[in-house]
Parts: sequence; C-alpha cells; structure tokens
Amino acid sequence: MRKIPIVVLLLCVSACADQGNSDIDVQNAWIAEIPPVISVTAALMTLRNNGDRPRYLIAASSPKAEKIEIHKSFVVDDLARMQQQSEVEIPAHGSVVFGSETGYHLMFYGTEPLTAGQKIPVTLEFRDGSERSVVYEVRDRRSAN
Ligand SMILES: [Cu+2]
Repeated sequence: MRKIPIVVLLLCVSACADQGNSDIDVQNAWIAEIPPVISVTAALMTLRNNGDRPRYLIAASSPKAEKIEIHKSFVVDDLARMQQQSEVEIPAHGSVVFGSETGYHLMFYGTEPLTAGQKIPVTLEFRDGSERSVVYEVRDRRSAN
C-alpha cells in the first residue's frame, strides 16, 4: 500500500517537469560506458515528436561533459566517419532514432569516467527555444545492443 503514492508522485513529477514541451518523448536514452583513459563517448536515444509541427534538435549540454555535439556517422570508402550536424529534424508525428541505423548520436567530449548504472542528466535544446531535460543511463557498450 505504501508504494502507490510514491509511484503516483513520481509520475506527476516527470509529467509536470515536461510542461510546455510535452510534444517530445525521449525513449531508451543511454550513454556508452567509458574507461578512465578515454574522455569521449556517445549517447543514443529515440526522439518522438507527438506534435503537429516538426521540431529541430540543435544542441545538448550536460554538467558531466565539457561539450556535446550532434553527430552523424557514415561510411566512406569502407571507413567510418562522423560529421557534426547543426540540427536534426524530428518530423511531426514522427520519430528519429539516434543509433546505428541512422548514424545519429550525441558526442560527449571531456567526460569523466562513466560506469554502467550511472545516471547522467542532459539538456536537449530545440530550435524553437524549448529545452528538454533527459536522464541518460550509462550502459556497457556490449550489453546495450
Ligand atoms: Cu561522433
């Protein structure tokens, strides 16, 4: 019996924190674990736009990273490359997967060592000036596929 009010409260908190930007759902948000000698990693997620207008992700930031860039990776002459993107469109009533299918990812620079299980807060910024706070879970790269 005691657990029910807590769950309801948590649901309310996450729903209320999202007001004004409830068109965007963020699913399966995670960051690849990195060992101490490396300070670069990538974050993946699915962005779903429930609104009637396209939305454009233009930036991301986190207290755990010096810099985050939006990247798209692709293969040229059998070499994997990645290119910074100024924005990524999330179509109206559509979604964009940040993952190996599309090559989109958030590139984290200057990150401290991340261990599987850690929760990393990230703020996503959209072209219309709205922001979305998302908690990314750090996962072992091999177990996350
Ligand atoms: Cu990258």
